[in-house]
Amino acid sequence: MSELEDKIAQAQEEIQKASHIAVLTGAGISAESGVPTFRGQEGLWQNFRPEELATPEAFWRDPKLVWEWYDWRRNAVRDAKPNPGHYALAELEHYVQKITLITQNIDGLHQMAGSHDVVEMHGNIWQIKCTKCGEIEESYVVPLPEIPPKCKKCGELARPNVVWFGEMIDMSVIDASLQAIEQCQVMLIIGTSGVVEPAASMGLVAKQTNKTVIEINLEETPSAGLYDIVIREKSGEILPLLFTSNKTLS
Ligand code: BJW
Ligand code: ZN
Repeated sequence: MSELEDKIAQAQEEIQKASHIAVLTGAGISAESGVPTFRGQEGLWQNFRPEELATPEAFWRDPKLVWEWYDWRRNAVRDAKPNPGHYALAELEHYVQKITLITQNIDGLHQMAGSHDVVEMHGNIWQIKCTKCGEIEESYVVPLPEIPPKCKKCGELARPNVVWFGEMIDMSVIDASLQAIEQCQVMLIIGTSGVVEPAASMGLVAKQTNKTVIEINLEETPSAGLYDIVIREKSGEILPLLFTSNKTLS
């Protein structure tokens, strides 16, 4: 058995034993759907780093520039379809009593693949939120007719309904994530560089509470040394292999 086959067999065994699995995904799971990641060679946008654009300061300094970035990303996401990795996670719901899918992605591809219990940590790219009255509009129009867009209700400047650096993540999202990590037996961490908090620490929380952590990522990540099974392959190729269990809900 090759080293990879061995890891896959170990991961299958852990997954088959579990009744609750917590899954944390990042931009890497959508890479095979053609959605650009943030970091790494493919992740750059016109020489800006996410830390320079995904902040409230950047937005207030230059709302047009930040909206152009989001308009470009909305365009990239609009034509994207879920890939075998997204579908495998959705399918897993049929074999495991409870799956909690925590995603940092704002592309909606997990829901499109059929996953139900999805916790969106960083918001949703199709929602536009008024900076004054807080009204949220769902808009799938690409490109946006007006950049930056204005609130339909009060006419003030609107922003993407996403979480930027320095902004608080909704407490209900943190609670749901920590509760899932506390209750699960296995945590899967897929396609995230593991540098953005608080998501980056969730695998550590799982380890502190003796959960089995399985990571799937093409590249090395900061906390990989602490995890139980680490698979350095594409998630769209590995996830369908992990969930070929015949186990059904009892
Ligand atoms: C594949 C693959 C394939 C590719 N298969 N794999 C504690 C310590 C230090 C700092 C902080 C801290 N707590 C909070 C902070 C500040 C900050 C932070 O973390 N900074 C760090 C950079 C140091 N965090 C925050 O501000 C957060 N708020 C918060 O904690 O509030 C409380 C607080 C505030 C201030 C101080 C203290 C406490 C909010 C973070 C919001 C992040 N927002 C963004 C933008 C969202 C909207 C949008 O999408 O535009 O979220 S930034 C960006 O990074 C986006 C992503 O969700 C996030 C993570 O990126 P991800 O998903 O990991 O993608 P990549 O591109 O980095 O990695 C892709 C990976 O996939 C790679 O590893 C590839 O190898 C892999 N891959 N193809 C498998 N086929
Ligand atoms: Zn408004």
